[in-house]
Amino acid sequence: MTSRRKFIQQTTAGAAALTIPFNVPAKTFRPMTDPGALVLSTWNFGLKANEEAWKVLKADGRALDAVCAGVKIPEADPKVTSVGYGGLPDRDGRVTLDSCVMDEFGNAGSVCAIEHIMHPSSVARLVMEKTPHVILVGEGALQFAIDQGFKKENLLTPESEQAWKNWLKTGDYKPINWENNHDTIGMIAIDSKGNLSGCCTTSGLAYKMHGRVGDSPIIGAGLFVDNEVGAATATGNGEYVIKVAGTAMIVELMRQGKSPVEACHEVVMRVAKKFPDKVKDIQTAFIAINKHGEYGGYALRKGFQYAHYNTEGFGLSDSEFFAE
Ligand code: SD4
Repeated sequence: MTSRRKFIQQTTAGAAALTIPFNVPAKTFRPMTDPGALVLSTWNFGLKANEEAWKVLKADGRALDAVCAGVKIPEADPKVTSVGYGGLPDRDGRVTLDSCVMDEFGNAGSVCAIEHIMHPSSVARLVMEKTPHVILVGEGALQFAIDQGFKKENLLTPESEQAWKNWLKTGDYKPINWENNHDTIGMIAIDSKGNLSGCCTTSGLAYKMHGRVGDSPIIGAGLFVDNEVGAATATGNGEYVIKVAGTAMIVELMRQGKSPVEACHEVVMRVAKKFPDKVKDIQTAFIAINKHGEYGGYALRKGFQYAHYNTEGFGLSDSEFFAE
């Protein structure tokens, strides 16, 4: 199906160099000519995930159903080593997953540090729909999942176990080594009725401390949706996304009139400005959609890509960035 569609490869010029002055207005990304449905997700595996989400959107389905279907693809893919099954474990060898969802009504659900469940995003959705709470963690989240009929599984693949054992030889705990160490999927969508939803799901930073929770399951950090304004999601070193209240801030900046790229840019620049000594070691990247169907992303460091799919076709874009 997708082969009939036009593949749009968009490469935007990198802002490069650490010497870039703060608050340079970023380019506004191409607005959609047809402000119909759209799905946007982080990294290149977002292409496959978007394809699944698009099946829902093109049938005039709900954005929430689209993102929930889409993220299940990398969650179940053992080759994606930082989401779901096959995700690299924590320093104790345990695969602990973080996920959250948010819908067009402002409802939200989240699970943090859940183990043995292949699709934490599906559990997060049930936390939203079936409990009076927003967040369940650890054992409580697992118990809830089992009560809801989820199967307990071993998520540590032979490959991820071997990678952990190799890491143990030095046990050199460097959560700042972002280059081979991350790939959360954050997915946001607008459906044909103009409603927005999002989902974010990850195994978090490889070899993190047991019990560490990143930004991905935190509403307002890894994901935020306001149906009046837009939606945003994040990837990268979660500690820095949390410290700037990343996605909630982006949505508020869009409310004040900034384009999605400008809003992502401003929040990235807050990270750069507050933590200048960290810039060379970390990544933080955001994508956003506004209510008019404009979309885009911005990253602290070169290398971030995001995938998009709308009535004009699907594609992968190189994000603009602050530093090489
Ligand atoms: C985290 N934000 O746990 C996640 C990791 C990530 O790309 O996004 N990696 O901090």
